[in-house]
Amino acid sequence: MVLINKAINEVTIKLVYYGPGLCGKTTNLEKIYGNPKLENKGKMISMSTETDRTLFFDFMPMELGTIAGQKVRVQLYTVPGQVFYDATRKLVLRGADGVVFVADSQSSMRESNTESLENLKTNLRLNRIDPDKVALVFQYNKRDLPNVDSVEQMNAYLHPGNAPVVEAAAINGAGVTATLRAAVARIIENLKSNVDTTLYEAPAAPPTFTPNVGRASARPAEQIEPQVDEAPFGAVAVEVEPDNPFELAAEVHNPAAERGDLEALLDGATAVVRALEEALETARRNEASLRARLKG
Ligand SMILES: Nc1nc2c(ncn2[C@@H]2O[C@H](COP(=O)(O)OP(=O)(O)OP(=O)(O)O)[C@@H](O)[C@H]2O)c(=O)[nH]1
Ligand SMILES: [Mg+2]
Repeated sequence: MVLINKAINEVTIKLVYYGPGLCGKTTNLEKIYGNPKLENKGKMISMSTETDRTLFFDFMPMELGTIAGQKVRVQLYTVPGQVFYDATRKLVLRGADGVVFVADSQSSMRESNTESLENLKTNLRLNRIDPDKVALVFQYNKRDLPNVDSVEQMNAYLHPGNAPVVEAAAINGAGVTATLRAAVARIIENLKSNVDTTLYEAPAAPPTFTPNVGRASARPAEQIEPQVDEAPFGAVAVEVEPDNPFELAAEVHNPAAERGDLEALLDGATAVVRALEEALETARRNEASLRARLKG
């Protein structure tokens, strides 16, 4: 959900990097963070395990500059790719304006990519975001490896449609900025055309708990009340060169905005903690009922 602060003429957009485990989402953010040409970044905050697997999410705010009189800030997030962190993925997607789907180009990763893309669409719908309208960019990552599918092969099974596709080797930084630029451009196109990304139809029925599945099961997803915004982007009249969002002069250091980033981060962390507590309670209940069945 685009946040618009009319008093200081500023819009804040949320972009989420999504994809299967180890596809390179965190690497994308690290390369952006380490790129001196991309100025005016806040701190990158990562919550990961000892082996660098993302546990909750990575977060990094950036100022993109002043575009047609509007200051544009972006909050970058990654989700944890491991299948059992589904509740966290759903939370991080809340209010997203754009998604970069990072696919791992290795042929052996086809199934994981397909599953993750399906999971993205399910979680967007559960957040009442229309997967066909949200700004979506595909990044085909790990192009440096020898055992990768061709772009045509990947298009054939991922069906990106009209969404931009960017080839990348994030580990070397290749394609990272191009992906970010494409995603920001798509979000700004949506803003300019007043696209309402709200999903109005009811999302698919939430998955039910199946105790004998060999992976940790997320708690059944709750139904989310539709958040209907009368004029979601009505206040914004952005006229930009969507191809060059980074070339415009940036106005730096706005303590109020930094506070907003921290609040967003805290909000996300609190929601994650609450979701994990609920998931733990559900798991305990399931555990107890399975024990009871075994005894009986
Ligand atoms: N060869 C190659 N390795 C990459 C590339 N991008 C990332 N990697 C490596 O892949 C591994 C996983 O990268 P991460 O960025 O942590 O993956 P992730 O998607 O954040 O993983 P989760 O947090 O578990 O979902 C690391 O060892 C990276 O160095 C790439 O373009 N090429
Ligand atoms: Mg990660």
